[in-house]
Amino acid sequence: MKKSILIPLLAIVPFAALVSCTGENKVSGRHSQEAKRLLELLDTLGDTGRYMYGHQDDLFYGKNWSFKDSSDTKAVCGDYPALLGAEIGGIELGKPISIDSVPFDLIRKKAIEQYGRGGVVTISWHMDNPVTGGNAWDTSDSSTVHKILNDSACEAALDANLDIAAKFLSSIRTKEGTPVPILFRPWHEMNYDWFWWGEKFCSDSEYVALYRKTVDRFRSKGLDNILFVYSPSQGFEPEDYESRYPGDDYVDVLAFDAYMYGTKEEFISMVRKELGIIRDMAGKHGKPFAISETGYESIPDPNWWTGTLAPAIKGTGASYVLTWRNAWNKPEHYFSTFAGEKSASDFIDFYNLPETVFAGDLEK
Ligand code: BMA
Repeated sequence: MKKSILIPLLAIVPFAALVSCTGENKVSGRHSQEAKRLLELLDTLGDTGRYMYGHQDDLFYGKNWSFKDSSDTKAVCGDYPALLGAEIGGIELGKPISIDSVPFDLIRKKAIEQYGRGGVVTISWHMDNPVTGGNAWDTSDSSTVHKILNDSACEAALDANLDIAAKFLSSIRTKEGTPVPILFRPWHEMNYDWFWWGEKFCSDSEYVALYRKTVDRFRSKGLDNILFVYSPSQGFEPEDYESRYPGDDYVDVLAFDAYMYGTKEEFISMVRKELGIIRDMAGKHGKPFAISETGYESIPDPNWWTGTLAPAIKGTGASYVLTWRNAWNKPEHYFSTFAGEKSASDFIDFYNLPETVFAGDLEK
């Protein structure tokens, strides 16, 4: 833990007492108590100008290691990320490991551990194409979503996938049997054309129907520990962000994915512009908002953390930022620091900023 002020995960504070400074209580009656507390935590963070640092797959593997008890984040700053990202692509095939080779049993174990230390968990899903049998990037059948919505065999194939995931998400429980609250982020980056649910492959209303169907199916299975995150990719105007928005009854957190490809100035201005769009919408809809993925692959700038990422987020009201994964088996495919990496010292400065929140800043 680095700072004197702890952000309470609200276990000892009645959540009803915590209302955001907008005066609106944004809590929905359909969430478990733990999920409501997580929503309130996100609101509190946004309202106080602090944000959780997250890292995809941080507890499963890292730059030079895999599948043991370690963390690239902790190896550098001495604390775990406040937010652990995990990917469940492959679960729909009944396989024991994900598309990134992570055993689902390990994801469950580490997610429970993360919650036990006061941390938060978010899960993404690059689901295989249920119509073609190809992967999430298989766009060969441009009417996949239409078929899911209109052909009963295709719909059944999707439903079977959803049910497998629902069962897994429901199995992430503390030893007392409490389901761990999860920020679940289905059908992300839908405003481009690299996934079968992408912009070119379904109309706005078909996308919304797919998203709502997913939420409804999970709810019908009794899942109340899930907060749903809506997560387009960078490059949108307000009307683009809104055009595929599934609706306030279906989305709990507004977010977007933001990668750096050009200059520092371009990245900062893009992030601040997009966060401004989302903040306006989040204010109107009474939702917290966040950066659901970010990174600068291989981190070419040793001062990226305090020189680029922190100024991009500062003062925006975003509740968290998640850096993408440090693949152990793809040398250039890393988005966060690790021991000995050239931005590690700047990451420690980022960790020490008053606005960044790591696991030790969250009360159990
Ligand atoms: C992508 C890449 C892939 C990975 C996928 C799912 O962005 O990192 O290597 O398989 O996410 O995690």
